[in-house]
Amino acid sequence: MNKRALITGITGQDGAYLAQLLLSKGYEVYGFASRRVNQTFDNLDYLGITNQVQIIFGDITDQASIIHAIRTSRPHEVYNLAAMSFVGLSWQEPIHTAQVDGLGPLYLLEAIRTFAPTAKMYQASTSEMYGNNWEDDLTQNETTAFRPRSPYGSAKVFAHHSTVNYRESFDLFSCCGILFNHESPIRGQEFVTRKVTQAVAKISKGLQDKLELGNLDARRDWGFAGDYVEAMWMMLQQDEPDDYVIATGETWSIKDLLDRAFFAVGIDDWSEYVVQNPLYMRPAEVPHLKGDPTKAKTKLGWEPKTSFGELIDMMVVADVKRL
Ligand code: NAP
Ligand code: F7E
Repeated sequence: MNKRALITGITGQDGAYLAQLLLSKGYEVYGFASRRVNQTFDNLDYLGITNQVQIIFGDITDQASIIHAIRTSRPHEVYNLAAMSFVGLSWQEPIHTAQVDGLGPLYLLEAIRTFAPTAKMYQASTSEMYGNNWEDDLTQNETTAFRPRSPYGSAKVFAHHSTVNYRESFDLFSCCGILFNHESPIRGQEFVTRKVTQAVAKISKGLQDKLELGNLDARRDWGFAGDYVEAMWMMLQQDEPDDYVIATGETWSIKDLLDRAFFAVGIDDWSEYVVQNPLYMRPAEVPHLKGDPTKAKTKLGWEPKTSFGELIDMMVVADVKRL
C-alpha cells in the first residue's frame, strides 16, 4: 500500500519540491491549497507534477476545511507548509499573519489529534524565530532561545511551541523543522535572492537598469530548497519525533549575494546598478543568521548538497532562460 501524504501550502516553493520528492518515493500526494479566482499551479507546473497530485481546496484558518482535507486524504504524514511567509509584509498584515502562521497550525494539530491521531506531522518552523539572538549565539542551534523580531517570527514561535506541546501532551508524532533560508528557481519573486537573480538576468539582457534593495549588510544562511525538503521527510521517518535545525552552517551578506549573481553574468562591479531604497528596509531587522545543522547530520544523516555559489548560479541561469 502506498503511503498518503497531505501537504498544506503545496502551491508554494517547498510544497512543490516536497510533492516531487514524495511522488518519487511512491506516495499518494494530496495538496491543500487556497481556492483563488484563476488559480494557477506555476510551481507544480515548473516541476511537471501538477497532474500527479490531488488538490483539496481549503484555508488553514478554516478548521472545517482542514477537517475535510484530513478525512478525505486519510494521511499517514501531514506537512504543514502553509503560511504568509514574507517577513516584510508581516508588519503590514500582523493579524492575518498571526491567524495563518500562528493559529493555522493549531487548527491543524487539533484536527490531527481528533481525526488522525496516528498521522505524523511536520511543522515549518523558521530561523526567523531566533530574531536578534546573534549577539549571544553567532551560530544558532536547537537550544538557542527565540527572540523574534517580526510579526511573522512571533506567530511562528507560537506555532512551534504548540507543535511541541501537542507532542508532549497528546503523544502526537509532531516535529518542527527549524529551517534557515532556502531558495530555488521557483522562489517567490519578493524574496531577496530571487529579486536579485531576476534583476541580474534582465540587466544582462539590457531589459532593466537599476535594482532597488534595502539593507545590504544583513547576513543569511542560504541553502537549496530541494535539499531541505529531504530533511522534512527524514524527520518523519525517525522512531521518535523531534525538532531539528536545517541549515548550511555558512553565512553570506546581501553584498556577497550581489557579487555572486552579477559575476554569473560576467559583471564584476554591480555598484552602478544597485540603489538602496528605504522602502525595502524593515522596521526591525534580523541582522545575522547562521545555523548549526549538527543534530540533523548526526541523527538524520542529512547534509546540504548544494553550495551557495551553485544555488545562485542555478537561479540566475533559470531566470536568464525564462527571458
Ligand atoms: P511560499 O512559497 O510562500 O508558500 C506558502 C504557501 O502557503 C503557498 O502555497 C500559499 O498558497 C499557502 N498559503 C498561504 N496562506 C494560506 C492559507 N490561509 N491557507 C492555506 N494555504 C495558504 O513559502 P515557502 O518558501 O514554500 O515556505 C514553506 C513554509 O516554510 C512556510 O510555512 C514558511 O513560512 C516556512 N519557511 C520557509 C523558509 C524559506 O526560506 N523558504 C524558511 C523557513 C521556514 P497561496 O499563495 O495560494 O495562498
Ligand atoms: O530577506 C534583506 C532583508 O525577504 C532576506 C522567508 O522565507 O527566510 C525568509 O525570510 C534579507 C533580509 O527573507 C531586500 O532585510 C535587503 O535581511 O529574502 P528575504 P527573510 O526575511 O530572511 C526565513 C527563514 C523565513 O522563514 C521566511 O518565510 O534580505 N533585504 N533588501 C531584502 N529583502 C527583500 N525581500 N527585498 C529587498 O529588497
